[in-house]
Amino acid sequence: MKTKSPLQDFTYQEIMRQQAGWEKALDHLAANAGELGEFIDRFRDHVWVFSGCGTSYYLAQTASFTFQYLAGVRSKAVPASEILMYPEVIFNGTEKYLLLPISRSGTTSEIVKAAQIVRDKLKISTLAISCNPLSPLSQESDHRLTFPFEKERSVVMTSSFTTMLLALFQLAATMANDEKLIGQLRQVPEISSGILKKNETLIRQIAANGISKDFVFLGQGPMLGIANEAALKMQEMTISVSHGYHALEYRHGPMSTAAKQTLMIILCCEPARIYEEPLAKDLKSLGAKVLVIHDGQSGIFSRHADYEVITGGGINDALKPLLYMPLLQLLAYYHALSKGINPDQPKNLSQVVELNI
Ligand code: F1P
Repeated sequence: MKTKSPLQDFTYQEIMRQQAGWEKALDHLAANAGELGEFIDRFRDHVWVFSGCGTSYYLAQTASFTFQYLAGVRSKAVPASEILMYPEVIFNGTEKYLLLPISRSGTTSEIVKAAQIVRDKLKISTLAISCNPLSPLSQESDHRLTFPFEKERSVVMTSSFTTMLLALFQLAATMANDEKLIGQLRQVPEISSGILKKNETLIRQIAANGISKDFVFLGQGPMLGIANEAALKMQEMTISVSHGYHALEYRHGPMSTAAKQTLMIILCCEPARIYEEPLAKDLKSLGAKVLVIHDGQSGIFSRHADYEVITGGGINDALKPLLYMPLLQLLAYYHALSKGINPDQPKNLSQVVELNI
């Protein structure tokens, strides 16, 4: 049988080329630093509400955490549908708010309508985060964060997720006025490329180990949105049972579903170090396979993990989602191939959900 080369897949190409796109996005954002600074000064004391659907909602979760963590901004993340149904709960009138609607396409019905309601009825300012600056969402917003982006052909979001996240990290680091962090962000594309190249064979082996059929992604703080997004990637690309949780929440019930065919993926962050090592040990004792992704400074996992990816030290926890996410996208991609599924044609999905609302 003739096997398809990965190079023929849009999904593969888009995963592998993303770091080159980040470089261009960072150049553009650096050239517009003055404008970003003015925006930040105007909205620093507002509550920042990040929103989106699907992948863009999980992006909102990590972004919301990061703005609080790095810049002390009060923030929250909500799916766009919650704004449609409970606007008065999310924007309760006691605070000044900024809405950040996030969408690759800028045409997803729920987020476009949510942004319209917030801007027109609630008179709250909006800052659109989209890969398409000409989309209705971007055009109708009061403000937009723009960056160059090579359009994705894949249905599932890969480079769009990380590039929008990168742009938000740049904004958060600027807001924190943290030159060291801005310097680290500039190094992230090269570091991420290196990690991806070094670990591609291992990731392909894990994805096709013939044992792991269900997937659990565990992460705290900045990693929760990444865990949820990785679980979604696995569902979309491979039609597998897959979930994301706060790492320690997994002990409180979901653990009952762990089995030999479960692959547990622990996405480490610094403060969780003392908890994640015993977690890996306990998960391993349940018979599950365990993959730990960490920076090499956060504990000794080799005794408890079947697989380990070490990303290297010196990068702030807040930026690690950009190091971890491409690996997780690749894991889903190779698992799809191992099941004979074409990741370019996910079941029941389209690039954009358009509703008559
Ligand atoms: C959001 C989204 C995707 C998902 C799907 C449909 O799109 O939910 O996350 O993969 O196929 O659309 P967008 O609003 O970011 O364009």
